Amino acid sequence: MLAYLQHVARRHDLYKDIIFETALTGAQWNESSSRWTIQTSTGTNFTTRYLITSLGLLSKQNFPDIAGIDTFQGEKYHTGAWPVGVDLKEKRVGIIGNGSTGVQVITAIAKDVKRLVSFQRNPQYSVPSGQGPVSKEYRDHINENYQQIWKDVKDNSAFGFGLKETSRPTFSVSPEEREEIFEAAWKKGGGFRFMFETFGDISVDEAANNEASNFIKNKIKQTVRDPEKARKLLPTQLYARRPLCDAGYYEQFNRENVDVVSLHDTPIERITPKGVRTSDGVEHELDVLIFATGFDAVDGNYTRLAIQGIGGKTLKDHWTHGPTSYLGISVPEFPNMFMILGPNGPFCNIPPAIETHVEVISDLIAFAEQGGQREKAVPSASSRHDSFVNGGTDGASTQKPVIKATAEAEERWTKVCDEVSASSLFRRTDSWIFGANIKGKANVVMFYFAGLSAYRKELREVAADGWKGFAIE
Ligand code: NA7
Repeated sequence: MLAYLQHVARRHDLYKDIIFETALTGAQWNESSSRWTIQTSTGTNFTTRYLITSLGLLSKQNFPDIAGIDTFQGEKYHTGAWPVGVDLKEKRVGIIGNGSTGVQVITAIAKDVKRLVSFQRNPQYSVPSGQGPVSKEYRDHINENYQQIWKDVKDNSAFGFGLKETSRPTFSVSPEEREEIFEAAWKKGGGFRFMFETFGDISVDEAANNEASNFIKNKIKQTVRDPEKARKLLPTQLYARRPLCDAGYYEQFNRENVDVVSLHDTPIERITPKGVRTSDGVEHELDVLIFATGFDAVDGNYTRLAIQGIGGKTLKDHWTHGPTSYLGISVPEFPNMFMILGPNGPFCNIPPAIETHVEVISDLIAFAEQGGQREKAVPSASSRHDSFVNGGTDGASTQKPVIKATAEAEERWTKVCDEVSASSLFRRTDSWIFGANIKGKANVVMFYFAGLSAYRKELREVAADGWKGFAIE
């Protein structure tokens, strides 16, 4: 993935527009000049007309609140900041967390380590990922249909993964046929595929959800030979979190060197200098402790920074009851600031969501820069890059345009997101998707659940209506 990103940056000549090793440390909206003043970790300040943030939806690492966490003497890693060159060979490794990251890490390292213990709070449902070499036929198919595939991803699907989501109800087919459909999806692989290409009601109807979860539970029982390990790995909740997939997760527990500790049976009492002590008095001695404990998702990277809008108000102040926005991109009282993947953006595959936000933010700025007339040409943003470094201005004397989402628009959008998510079983299952993984965090809607194409349709309607919900001066 890193090689791919580097390739894209080279191919599109992006390096000249990127300043590395520089963190945003604060930003303030200046009302008299209608500019953002931006501070960075290197001491370089910027003054800009627009502030576009892409601080990361899943980026601020979450460390669990476990006693003694700082006392561990071995190596300690969070999966969200994995250093290059970690060697786990022949080591005793403990891992806390078995979400999509934990499942992948366990699968990847089990064969190399001396001993692996998964400290597992809630067992999860995972299906095969179906990953493998890409055939020439598949590659040709992608290359020949590239434009259409992207069009379908963005404008004809809910989750934007290039799969064919179905509306077929679970109980519209016989039990035998249902089994066959699940089995075919299991063989093909893919978490979202299993949840959304088999039947259309798994995430909204509890009885349908049970059918899918029972199928997966049977697979777990068939795969894991040790009945005690299998018992611990069997999920007890609804199948209603981010659907996981793996390249042989459950199989790893058939290895002698791999074990699972159920934290429901024996909670962690504390982390000690030597390892992890559980409530049964066992001290699990470890050389390495891995935290696959996820992220303070969506707003976590925004609220830890002082991003100050009108009157010095921070986003944290604005979001005391949970993160909100208009369309996932704009917050009232934070003029000319636009978020890529802000709260209440679409719940879907992330790259097309990012592209959608880049497109809509660019269009909105272009519209405002042209004084509200769509036809005129837009100056290239990159042509101004050098002129605003170190407190200079972007050269333009005008204070306009100033683009603000209205408070009513934000309120309406939040209500829409809330209503759309109300019927989802995801809402009844604790996870980062509704902020439930972070102690003290408001448990509120943080995504637009009607899907990517419905979201893009909303955006088109907003634009066609003269960017309804935005005040542009
Ligand atoms: P997730 O999905 O938030 O998973 C975090 C895991 O860490 C999950 O198994 C949690 O258990 C576990 N966890 C968190 N805190 C604790 C404590 N205190 N004790 C024990 N276990 C704990 O993060 P991921 O990195 O796997 O994935 C995040 C997203 O990134 C993913 O959805 C993809 O979209 C990409 P729990 O289930 O809450 O009991």
